[in-house]
Amino acid sequence: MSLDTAAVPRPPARGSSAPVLTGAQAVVRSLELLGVTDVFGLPGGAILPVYDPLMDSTALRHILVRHEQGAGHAAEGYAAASGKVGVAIATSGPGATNLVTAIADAYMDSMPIVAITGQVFSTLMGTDAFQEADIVGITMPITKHSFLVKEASEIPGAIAAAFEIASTGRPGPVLVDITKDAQQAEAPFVWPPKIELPGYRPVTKAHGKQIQAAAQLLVTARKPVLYVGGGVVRAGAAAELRTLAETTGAPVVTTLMARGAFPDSHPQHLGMPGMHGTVPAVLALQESDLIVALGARFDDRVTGKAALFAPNAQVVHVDIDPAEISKIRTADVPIVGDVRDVLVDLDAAFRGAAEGQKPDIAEWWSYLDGLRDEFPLGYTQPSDGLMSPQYVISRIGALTGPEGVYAAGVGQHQMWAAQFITYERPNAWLNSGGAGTMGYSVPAAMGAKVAEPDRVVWAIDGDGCFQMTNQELATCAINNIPIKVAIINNSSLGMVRQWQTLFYDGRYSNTNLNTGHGSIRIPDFVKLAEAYGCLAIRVEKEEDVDAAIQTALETNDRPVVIDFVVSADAMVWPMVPQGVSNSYIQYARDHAPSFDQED
Ligand SMILES: Cc1cc2nc3c(=O)[nH]c(=O)nc-3n(C[C@H](O)[C@H](O)[C@H](O)COP(=O)(O)OP(=O)(O)OC[C@H]3O[C@@H](n4cnc5c(N)ncnc54)[C@H](O)[C@@H]3O)c2cc1C
Ligand SMILES: Cc1ncc(C[n+]2csc(CCOP(=O)(O)OP(=O)(O)O)c2C)c(N)n1
Repeated sequence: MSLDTAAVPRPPARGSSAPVLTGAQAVVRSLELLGVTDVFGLPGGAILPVYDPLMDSTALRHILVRHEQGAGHAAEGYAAASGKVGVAIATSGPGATNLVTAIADAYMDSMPIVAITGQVFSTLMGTDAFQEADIVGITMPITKHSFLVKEASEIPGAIAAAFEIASTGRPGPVLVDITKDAQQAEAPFVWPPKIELPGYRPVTKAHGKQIQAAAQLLVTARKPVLYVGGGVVRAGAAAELRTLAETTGAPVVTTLMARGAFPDSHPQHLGMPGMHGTVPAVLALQESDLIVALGARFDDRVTGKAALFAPNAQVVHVDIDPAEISKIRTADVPIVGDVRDVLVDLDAAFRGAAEGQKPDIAEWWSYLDGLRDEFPLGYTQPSDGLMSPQYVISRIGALTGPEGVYAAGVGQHQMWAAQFITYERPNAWLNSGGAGTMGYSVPAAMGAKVAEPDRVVWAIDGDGCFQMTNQELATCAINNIPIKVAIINNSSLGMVRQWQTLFYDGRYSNTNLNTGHGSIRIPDFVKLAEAYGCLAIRVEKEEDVDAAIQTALETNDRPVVIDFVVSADAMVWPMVPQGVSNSYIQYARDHAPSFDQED
């Protein structure tokens, strides 16, 4: 999206009664006025002016990270767990570029974060000045919008606008890059009374005719499915979703980004669709005659080969971002709007159209229930005598319960955490879905714990992912952020290894990490965690799993790290191999459900 920066509200000229602040003070004051209480960052030359007044703020808690990527993911975790805007601060050049991965991650997963970066003096811009990087240019394709601010007077307006853009419409990351001279200069501080952004008008209220058309389809469909995506979580629409689901009686599937948007325990819930979805969820979408997509974006991990996806289905697609509608799959009924409002309107329209009748979908349910019975989620015990990772993860979920927050890394452990923990509420499941960013888990859990200090927050991480961002354990230990980390240590880059098992004849090129099995154990995660001031436990036998989790749950004076040494041979099932029809879902090794396969 492009916005005219000139549209940012400007303060009146000097001579007004507004207090005169430096640009740096204006940054801090703006954040305070926006109600921000926590920011994650790391200083350097180009942002130093901001760090000075930050020290005096009693409203803002600055958490000093060890790497700016950690600040970015912490801001994401903060946003995902609380629904508020997360804030990350970095200096120019490498500080700003270290934020890029997290910004890209937030963009892919529609996370509302604001990144504030220092820029070199405006007079030096374009001269390859020390620590100069064109961060606005670099992040242009991965932000909702990027501001370059060169005047102190523009700072309050830019920051207010950044928060507005990040948190409204389709949420996403916004960057505010501020030159050092703008931070140092003085200007009257004028807070914009209203944010007016020409060209930025998210449509929240959907068209009534489209709602009626969708309701009619829901009344007549015999094989409907509610395909629920991360937009329902972002919209805070879990209650409205439940109402529509129960009114219509339709089956519900929740994408990886929507786990918890609909309770796992609800009888209408079929689980997660997609590459590693449940058989009933995958086949419900594939064989449906009506898909009602609610804040979901037909990702290729869900559709499989898009041309062969759900060949007999009509599609109602609800999304706040018009660019998503008919991007992958043509919508028969496109609905642009906030899914929360749409759900309310659709429920009312459906009640009117159905005239007190429930749609006749008994045959559909009987088929789906049969799939549920025949293909429950499960796993086989590894034959090498090592622990099963699925067992470990299911015990973490069972002993912690649905009020906990679970932030996963990326890989096999992420899929098992999505499959084997029961999610009953939105904002309990945090992960990197769109970008699949290894290293997300520990800093995201840190951000979540800062946002929700009274909740138990787990980072469920792989031994590969953990080695990318574990330095934030120091941040947690020093700042009294007692997260719990479960390293699902299969001593390998497990998800890549799984693909090598299946598609490269078991030729394990560069996937052995040597972190857990055999004589080499580098690093020793227990020693590493202890060095970071954490309580550290190693578990190698299933009979010790519960006690270690209980110890973690009872320890709140420091972070806890548990090194669960698990089998490397465990596989994520079911699986739809990449690029084929969802009809080719494999339930387990050499076990595909029997149904008519198209090519
Ligand atoms: C190793 C790995 C394996 C994966 N396997 C799977 C898998 O098996 N199954 C699976 O589902 N995913 C899987 N994924 C995740 C996948 O890559 C996508 O990230 C995910 O499917 C996208 O989820 P979504 O469709 O819910 O969209 P999201 O990315 O959550 O997007 C949300 C949508 O909602 C819209 N929206 C936001 N706010 C609102 C609002 N207020 N009102 C209306 N609309 C709104 C947005 O515009 C956007 O289109 C995997 C990822 C990894 C890393
Ligand atoms: C930054 C980054 N680099 C590489 C990848 C590709 N990749 C996806 S999963 C994975 C393995 C993750 O290993 P680990 O953290 O040990 O988790 P496991 O799969 O073993 O559970 C890799 C390398 C990625 N997603 N992100």
